[in-house]
Amino acid sequence: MIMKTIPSTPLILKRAGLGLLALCAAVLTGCGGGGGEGAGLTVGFAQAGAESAWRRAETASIKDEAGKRGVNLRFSDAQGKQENQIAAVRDFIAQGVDAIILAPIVETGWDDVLGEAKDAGIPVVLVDRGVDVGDDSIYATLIASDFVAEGKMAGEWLFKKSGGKARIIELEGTPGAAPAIDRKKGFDDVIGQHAGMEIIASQSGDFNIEKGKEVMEALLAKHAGEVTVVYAHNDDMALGAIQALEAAGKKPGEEVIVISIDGGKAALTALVEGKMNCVVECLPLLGPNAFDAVETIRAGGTLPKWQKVDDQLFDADNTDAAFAENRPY
Ligand code: GZL
Repeated sequence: MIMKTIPSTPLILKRAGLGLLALCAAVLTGCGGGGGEGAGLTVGFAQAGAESAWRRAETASIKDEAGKRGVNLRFSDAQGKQENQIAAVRDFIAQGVDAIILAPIVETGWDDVLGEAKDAGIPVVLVDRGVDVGDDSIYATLIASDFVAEGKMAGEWLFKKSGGKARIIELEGTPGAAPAIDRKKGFDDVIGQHAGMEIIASQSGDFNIEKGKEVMEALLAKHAGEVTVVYAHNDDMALGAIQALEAAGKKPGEEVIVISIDGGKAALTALVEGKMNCVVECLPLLGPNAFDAVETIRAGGTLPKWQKVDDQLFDADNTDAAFAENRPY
């Protein structure tokens, strides 16, 4: 798969920051807002749901960017159900939108509806999660992190931190979702290389805080005496697990190492408070890149099949209260 790497946090956040500043200036001076290369375009955005802070930040980034570029955005929230998302894409096709942005809830089941978009001459830009389809010409590009690499970064950090001895509870994301599949693969492959590290339980918390707490409470009932690490596929489930650990009288971040992926303000604050130990970043601010892709395609340009968003890792060595406070999501 041809790949292009999208700059990591500083540039994207800087762009978002500058963009937000421009937006404020436009509102204050009563000008701008309707300009930009996307002016006059109608774009359908089929969002997966609102299950996490990360997801809500992604939605805000795409809506903000549409406003800045004068794009007429049609938004659909599938509430975590693929059938709703497929219906939304079909509606956008029927409306004859100029392009579709899709954050696919799960990897499979997209061949028919994306084939219909291609037949209708409507380009599809995938954001944040990939699809498993027979013919990858039915989407223009995927803008997403490398979830296998994220899981690997978490596993390698844990190996160094633990000296190769760990009893791990893994809280998995939504079954069938690309980040859940690949974050598990990346992490489990590292753990499997070390005899002293063992995943004692692995269960889905569906990327949300309440389910993450509920699943952790149930697993603690069985494993409280042996668990030394929680590896959560996203911040929200890690924060739920922290609540469960504290309710069980354990000290998260001290007695039990807590690792998460996303890198939002709440998780980095928990890191600074000593309740979290490692947070792998996964940037949700994909609005600028998504509309750049739409405009490139509309201008007859081509794009790599995967535009990989670079990620970094945060722990006590490189994160302080000011950094956590300034996180834009
Ligand atoms: C990652 C994204 C995941 C986040 C979760 O690109 O799909 O879904 O890690 C979100 O927080 O719910």
